[in-house]
Amino acid sequence: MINKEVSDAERKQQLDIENAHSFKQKDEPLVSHIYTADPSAHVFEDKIYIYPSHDIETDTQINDDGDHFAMKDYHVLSIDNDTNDVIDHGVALSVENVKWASKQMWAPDAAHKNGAYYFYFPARDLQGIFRIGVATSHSPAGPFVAEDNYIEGSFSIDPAVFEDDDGSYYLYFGGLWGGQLQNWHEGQFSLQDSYPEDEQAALPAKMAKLSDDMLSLAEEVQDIVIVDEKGHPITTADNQRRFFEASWVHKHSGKYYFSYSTGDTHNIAYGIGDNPYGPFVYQGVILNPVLGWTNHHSIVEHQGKWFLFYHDASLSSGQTHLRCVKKTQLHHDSDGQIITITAYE
Ligand code: FUB
Repeated sequence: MINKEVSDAERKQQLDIENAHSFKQKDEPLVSHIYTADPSAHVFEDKIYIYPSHDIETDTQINDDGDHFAMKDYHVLSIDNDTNDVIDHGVALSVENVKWASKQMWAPDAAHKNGAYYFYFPARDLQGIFRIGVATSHSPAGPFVAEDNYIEGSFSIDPAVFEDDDGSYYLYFGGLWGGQLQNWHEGQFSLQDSYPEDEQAALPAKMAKLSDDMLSLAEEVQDIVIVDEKGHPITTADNQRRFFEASWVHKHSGKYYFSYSTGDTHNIAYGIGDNPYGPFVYQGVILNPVLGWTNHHSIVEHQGKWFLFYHDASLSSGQTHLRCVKKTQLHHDSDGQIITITAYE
């Protein structure tokens, strides 16, 4: 794991806390009675539902493995179409009700199929290895009942489910550093970090088609390749553009958009491809860095408008593990390019 005397996350938090007052927010937190992060938004039953992480205070020292993200449960939020009021539906799933999980309920997502709702979530298993689990409910608001074991063949963090027009569902996942993607070599977990050389293709996000019952992977896990305009893979050294965590896929005008966080350079970036597997050609930045170390988002269309859901640390004046989810409108231009968003005036 990354080992530095003062972690990158700690250094950024010090700066953020000093400068928090000068960030003039364009968007208000959707809720302020709890800390929330990593918003995955979907339209279910004609309403926007948001599946966020539930951030909590902790005594754990900030480090670059993200141990200070010590979340224990999930709440589901929804937005009333008429009033725009945000409803907190309460606890949807707790770590104590997940047999295989020990701690750190990180960024989740959800999907709907045939009247059932599926909630996908990462957590450390009993050995401390991040895995991805699934839980089910008959309501988009939960509560969700977790399967006894994590999804076989799953690893790392940040699950995101994309439903294609033909009724296929795909699970995207992966995250560096604390997300342990660099600890998986040829299907095995190792405590040894390993990254491709600087000039080689960067560590990729992962994906696989979901099985018909939505509870398992229907195929071998595949790599998501992001290439530049010449078709060359984005390299390890290119940390302004390479994948770090927070996968999301949406479809616009028949094209597939793979968006993600660049992690230590704090952008939400994206590429466009012709199918759910990629490759995705790098296009640019969707969301510039926000207050806080992490940047994590989702993109959803509702009533003819596109929205970006994201988080920052404004509600806690810059504490990187105490975040709040926000919503803003997103625009594709006439060429399908996403117009870059800045969260502050
Ligand atoms: O919320 C914990 C972790 O922080 C998420 O899994 C990452 O995407 C980052 O937002």
